[in-house]
Amino acid sequence: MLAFIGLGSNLQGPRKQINTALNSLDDLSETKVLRISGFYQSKPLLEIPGPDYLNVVCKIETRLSALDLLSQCQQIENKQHRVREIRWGSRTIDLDILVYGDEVISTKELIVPHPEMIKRNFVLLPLFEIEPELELPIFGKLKDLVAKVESSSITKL
Ligand code: A4P
Ligand code: MG
Repeated sequence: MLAFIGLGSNLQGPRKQINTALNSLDDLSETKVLRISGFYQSKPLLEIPGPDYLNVVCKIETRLSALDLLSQCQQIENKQHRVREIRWGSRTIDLDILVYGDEVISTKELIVPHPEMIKRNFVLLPLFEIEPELELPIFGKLKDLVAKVESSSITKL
């Protein structure tokens, strides 16, 4: 299965945190990281105070089920000492499954495609960089989503 993972960090060396998580993803059994976007810098959503975020999107090939992939992502977050405080608060690392093949999943644990991704330039722009022709289940052509999203508040490093 081909899948896309969004990574974000705004604490304790975001660049290092993201690189560590990418290595951990590549080390997962039956999983290979195929492509990695550049780093994108932006302010926290909703003007929540805190350092700027770095975000990256990667493309993976995996034989893990979507739920196993989620639990592996959570283990990577835990390994990097992510402390869950407030929703949307600062974090050392956040891994979100954006897309899992053409599957549509809507359970208590996992919603795919990620419902917030279409509003987030820090997801859409790096995803577009590595897979411009992508067509998303439910949301349609990535191109069209990118055309609609605000992009002046984000910097590609
Ligand atoms: N969950 C459901 N669907 C998914 C999915 N597709 N991928 C569930 C991953 N997890 C998914 O997530 C809460 C629960 O979502 C999980 O238990 C899982 O079962 P979490 O990561 O534990 O909690 P959270 O981080 O507080 O929520 P979430 O939704 O990951 O946070 P957000 O919405 O991603 O917001 N600003 C900038 N500029 N860049 C950022 O990356 N990130 C956030 C985090 C806020 N502001 C940001 C950024
Ligand atoms: Mg998350």
